[in-house]
Amino acid sequence: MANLKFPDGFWWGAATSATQSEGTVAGDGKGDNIWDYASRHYNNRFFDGVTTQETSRFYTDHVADIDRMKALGLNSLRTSISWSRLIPDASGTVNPLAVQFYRDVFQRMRDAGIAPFVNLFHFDLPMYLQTEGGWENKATIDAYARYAKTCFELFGDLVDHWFTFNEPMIPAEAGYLHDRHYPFVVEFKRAAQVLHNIVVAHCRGIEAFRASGLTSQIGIIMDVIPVYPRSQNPADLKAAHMADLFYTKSLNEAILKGHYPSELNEVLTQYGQRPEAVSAEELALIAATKIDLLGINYYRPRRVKARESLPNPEGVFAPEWFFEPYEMPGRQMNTSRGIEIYPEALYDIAKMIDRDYPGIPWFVSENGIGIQDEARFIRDGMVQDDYRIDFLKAHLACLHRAISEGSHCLGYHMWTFVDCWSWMNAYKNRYGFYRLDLATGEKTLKKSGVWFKQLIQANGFELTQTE
Ligand code: BGP
Repeated sequence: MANLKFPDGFWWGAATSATQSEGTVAGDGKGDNIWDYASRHYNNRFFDGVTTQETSRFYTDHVADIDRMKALGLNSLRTSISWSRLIPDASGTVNPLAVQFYRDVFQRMRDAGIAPFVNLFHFDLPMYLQTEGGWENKATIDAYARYAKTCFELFGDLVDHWFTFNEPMIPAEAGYLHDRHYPFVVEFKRAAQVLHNIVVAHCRGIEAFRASGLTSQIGIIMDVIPVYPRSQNPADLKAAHMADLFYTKSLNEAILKGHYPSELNEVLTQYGQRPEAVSAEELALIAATKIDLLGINYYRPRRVKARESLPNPEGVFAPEWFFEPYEMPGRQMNTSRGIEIYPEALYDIAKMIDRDYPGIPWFVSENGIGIQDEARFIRDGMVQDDYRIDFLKAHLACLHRAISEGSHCLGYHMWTFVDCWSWMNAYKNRYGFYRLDLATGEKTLKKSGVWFKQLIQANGFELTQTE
């Protein structure tokens, strides 16, 4: 039996986002974002056709939800501001109801001892900007900088931890290369331009923050999918190197080291895939931008092997030209989501940060397990989600090992607090400490919520030899 204690003041909390939790009500003044639009107009792409309207009702239920957070003992929670709620149309006018709502949320959280961690952008671009070209249009960067400045002015007194973006790779990758998110484009060069413009927007957000005079902290939240090669064969190692270069280093190096990897520039030049609109001024801004805090979202590893066939040179250029997914025999799977469960990666991520970006304060900003049909685990009115407790224990044990070896990890936020709506999967996979009954709106604590509360109270947990 080992008693795993975490550092004093460790952030124990959960994460969610505006579009996934708030929902909308008539008269709230919210404008459409790409998810409101896509879940109506491409409804068949969303599990059971559930739209953003029907999310977990945080907009109307936030007082009770903050009581629920308090009941769990969370000392911090990350959510985001919905840009299209705050600034509903192209005129740029601020929606007073949104200001009232977010100020009330952040104040109530503070009063309950829950530090609001506030993110400015979680995949949800206002539709009026998307119709003008979205993140491909440099005007969106200017609009983002104005929006960020507005948020700092309106809510700066209530928020101690700000984030510019959640998973900045996703709008580029899922929206412009892999056909998962609106606008469903499949074109590498456009994806690369979107990614670059988002990196610049991040820098402009930090610039606006520094100019605001606020003394709180600002950072960014990135998803890291650690890459593991099938074998030590040089071709497999090269495949892993390329997967890491495209999907992790491209962004990490730009944000944390101030420049894109030169090897990536060379590969993109060779294949004629470099984004065209990249100015010397933007590159200088990237080089000059520093963050205070890094959030890491971790869900799964990426196992790869050398390709077994040549890519079609006339096909769509993609990072997958350089590697193939590897299905390792015996891997532990979350079959609901079709992804591998590999807690050890959290230790590897901590080591990667220590090695490649030493000194940066960081925390686990998302980690979690989405399970389909959780109602089948209800006994005596409670979801008996022992699998989630096992998941937590396994991941926290790896994180604890890294911390005890000196990693500067400040906290752990679970995805998520109440079951919430998800991009494309809607309410298929449930992640929350509280179960949401979609039909009645009822929210009930799961067994994992009880366990998490005890974990927070003890600032640690006991791990038996067999776990
Ligand atoms: C992360 C996102 C979250 C959340 C989570 C769960 O990448 O930041 O918004 O959705 O993944 O994934 P999914 O909703 O696809 O099951």
